[in-house]
Amino acid sequence: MALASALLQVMTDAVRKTARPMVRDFGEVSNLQVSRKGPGDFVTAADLKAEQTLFELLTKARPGYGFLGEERGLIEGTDKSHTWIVDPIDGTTNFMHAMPHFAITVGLERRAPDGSSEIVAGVTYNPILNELFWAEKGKGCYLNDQRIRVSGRRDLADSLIATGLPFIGKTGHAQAIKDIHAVGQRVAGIRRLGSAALDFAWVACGRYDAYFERNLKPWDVAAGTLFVTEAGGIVTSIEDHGDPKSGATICAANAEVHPALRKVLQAA
Ligand code: LIP
Repeated sequence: MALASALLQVMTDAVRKTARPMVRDFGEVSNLQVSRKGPGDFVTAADLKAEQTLFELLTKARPGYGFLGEERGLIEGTDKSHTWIVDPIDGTTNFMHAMPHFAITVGLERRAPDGSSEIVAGVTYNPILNELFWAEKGKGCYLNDQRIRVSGRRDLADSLIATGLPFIGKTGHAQAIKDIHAVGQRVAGIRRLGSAALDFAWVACGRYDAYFERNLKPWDVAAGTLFVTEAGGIVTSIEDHGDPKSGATICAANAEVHPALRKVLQAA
């Protein structure tokens, strides 16, 4: 039985309290699919309401911490060594289309005096499946109350790979086609389910053997980078340099698949 620390209790309480009205809103979005205007404004309101709730709960629990949210940007705290990194609905387009594959995701970044930083705790919650992924640096990764680990597959040819693809208004379409062309010839399957936070979590529990994507944001990746490493996997940028916490490029996998996938992507 996993025993969460006081810090993880704060994070999971905040996420669960945020999720309750979100599940009701999700039900309403399903009804709005038939309206000509669609649920766009309604989803934006749900997104903003969720981030406001997380902001209030997390800053009440840890008053001095900074807050970086997808909707409100960066709010500096008095404690310059800690920042919450939050995406209130990761998989917004899925939520908008009443697809039950989205998550509330919260990471906690700790910054050292030399300016280096690391994610020290993370929570990602899919309220529709009631799957709460959580991890704290050095203490393992969990799905609800079960410890999880990355898959044991060794060969790219046997692997199921997740990715994300750009859409209207995004950049990187040509590179995405090159990536899919190069990876698709070498793996057992590719999936694009629309939530980076859940893609990382599914690598951490072994449902996926690897995940790659380009042009993400820090809030898409904060918790997930910790999940995969705490579950025994590797997370890097696709290039030989760069910080995966930026979200610029991501290559996350178990230790056997990671080098082979990264090599294919670097050549794509
Ligand atoms: C989404 C990511 C997804 C990516 C989308 C989008 P959002 O986050 O989770 O992996 O492919 O472009 O960035 O915008 O739904 O929070």
